[in-house]
Amino acid sequence: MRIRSRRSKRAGRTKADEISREELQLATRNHGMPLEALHHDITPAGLHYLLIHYDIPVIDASAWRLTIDGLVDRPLSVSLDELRSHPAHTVTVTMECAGNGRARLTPRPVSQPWLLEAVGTAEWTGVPLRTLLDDAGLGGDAVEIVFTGHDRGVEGGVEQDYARSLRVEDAMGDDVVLAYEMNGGPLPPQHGFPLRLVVPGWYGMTSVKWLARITAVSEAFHGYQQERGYRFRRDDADPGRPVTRMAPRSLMVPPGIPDFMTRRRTLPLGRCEFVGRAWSGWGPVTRVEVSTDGGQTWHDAQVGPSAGPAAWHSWRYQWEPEGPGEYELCCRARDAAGNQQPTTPSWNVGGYANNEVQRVPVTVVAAN
Ligand SMILES: Nc1nc2c(c(=O)[nH]1)N[C@H]1C(S)=C(S)[C@@H](COP(=O)(O)O)O[C@H]1N2
Ligand SMILES: [Mo]
Repeated sequence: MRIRSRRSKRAGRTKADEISREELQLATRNHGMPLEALHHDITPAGLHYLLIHYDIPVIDASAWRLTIDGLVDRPLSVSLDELRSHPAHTVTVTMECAGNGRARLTPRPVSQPWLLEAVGTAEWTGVPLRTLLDDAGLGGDAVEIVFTGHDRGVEGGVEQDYARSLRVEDAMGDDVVLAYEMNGGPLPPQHGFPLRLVVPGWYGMTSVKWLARITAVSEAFHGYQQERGYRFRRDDADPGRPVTRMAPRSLMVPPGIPDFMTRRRTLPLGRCEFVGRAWSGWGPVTRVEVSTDGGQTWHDAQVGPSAGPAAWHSWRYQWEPEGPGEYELCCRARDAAGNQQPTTPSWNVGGYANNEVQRVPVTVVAAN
């Protein structure tokens, strides 16, 4: 049974499962990437999605320093100029929020209400994390590296600095970067100025922005974003499993033209081409399939190259509708590890990693 609030009874149309004003407040701060931006190999910075738990810190770059401490032989305090004096390393990375797809779940977990747009691909330039950990002399007893941001807030009743950890073996990868540039320009304030972590292949929460401190520790980190947030939990009592790498996903540029209010698509009859992107944090994308009948039959799309091992692949598919009418377009990706997108979602408390196939209803009309 649908539960209606008092207000909705009066209005006669809002239901308890609709987006609340608080969620709207989050959604307007944290915008998605409009799906037509899938046309770009590299997402222009202003079109890349954003996810900011608390406030965007205002940081004076000339006074800012990064602290590297904990289980290291030589604790460091490094300026931005010192970071820039190291050889620069650029990685092209598709980043996706672990909550992407959350608002498509029933019941809908209440948080940032992403549908499908919490993704983007950027060129991140900076210093490999390993370079700095080597400079500091990482101790042999270090098990994890904790990354702490300058942003502070309250979440789940706990006041905290945003902080996440990585196991040492995950932190030492060649392409794990401390980035001071995005797409060849300075890091914008909303993306972590002056320095952020970028961890290719992992959901976005791993890539800590506005870095203040990097600390090597001898046991698993118990911070809120590690132990409470970002875990697959069946219910509130379930300690859950950690959310790590990105599940495979394919998205298409919605074809045709949208209706302003409903965004329902209209497409003229005749030959057309669907284009999109597909990625996975578990290995290269090996297959993308398209359906034009709501997922009953699937056809292989042509998968193109990617700009790097951690960047999305382009794909294309040619279609000629049989005639005017209603169609439901879908696409799905498979990766080298054998993971494939499901046609129905699996639910968890936080609403993480819902990679059920995209569905785009279109009306095909006779060309005039
Ligand atoms: N310090 C800090 N780092 C953070 C966050 C944050 O709120 N604070 N959000 C994380 C989450 S959940 C995501 S999905 C990515 C988003 O990165 P973007 O806004 O640059 O796209 O940043 C991650 N790093
Ligand atoms: Mo996220």
